[in-house]
Amino acid sequence: MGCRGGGGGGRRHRRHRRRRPPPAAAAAVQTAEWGPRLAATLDRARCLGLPPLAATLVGTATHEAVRGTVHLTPSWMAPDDTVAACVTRVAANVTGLPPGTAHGFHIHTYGDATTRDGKSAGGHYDRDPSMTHGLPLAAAEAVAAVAAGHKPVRHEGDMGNVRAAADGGVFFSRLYELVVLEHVVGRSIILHQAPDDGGQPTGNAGARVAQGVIGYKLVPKAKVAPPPTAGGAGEGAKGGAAGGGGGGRGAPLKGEGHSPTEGGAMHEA
Ligand SMILES: [Cu+2]
Repeated sequence: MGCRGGGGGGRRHRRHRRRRPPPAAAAAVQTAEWGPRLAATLDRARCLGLPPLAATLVGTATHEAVRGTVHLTPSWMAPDDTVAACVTRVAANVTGLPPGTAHGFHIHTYGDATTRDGKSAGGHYDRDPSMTHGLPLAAAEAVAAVAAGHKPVRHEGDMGNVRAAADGGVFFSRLYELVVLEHVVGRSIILHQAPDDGGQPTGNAGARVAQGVIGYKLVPKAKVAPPPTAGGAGEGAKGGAAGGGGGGRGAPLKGEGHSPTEGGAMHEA
């Protein structure tokens, strides 16, 4: 009652409301519930906010017809509610290879394309120089490795093989759990003449047929996607929410927990 009336009374009223302490027990419960969820949301945002990278591949002296581009983009992998990880999608588009052939495909240590044979790029990239060579894991194994939090035994730059189609072109896309964008920028993509068979020390992939330095790429202005609407069945940008009783507000919040899923699996080439 003392708060009614003129402007001074109104200010006093607002002060009263601000000072009221939150119930301690309720705050503790809220923190326990929202802590892990908030951490996961921040991790996802940090992952998807990483700057994407790209490399332009140029044929080496013996394979001048080879040309290509490779894009490396962050991807949030959340196959289920118990595990999630920031991985990298590597997508390559290459032309000028012999039809139907497989080629070792790696990240090499140095972003140096000054020699025509590709050798100035050095060896396979890994933060641990004593790491042995290997081929990427199959999808299920890669997910299990991420879930278990252990690092598979292979170079971080060991990306396996790409295969040229009948026209000599490669259209390739795959997720890699060991490729970390911040670690590979400024290094090189190398395409080899022969397939990588996983043997030591570097997979017996032979000469280098194309090389390209990995750098930051120009990113077009972000398109802000509308929040997912679980009940919307994909139709009507505006109208969907008006339908069905009760679910309208809750649906986007529920969807938030699932939208990070990047298909779940590590796709094979
Ligand atoms: Cu290599």
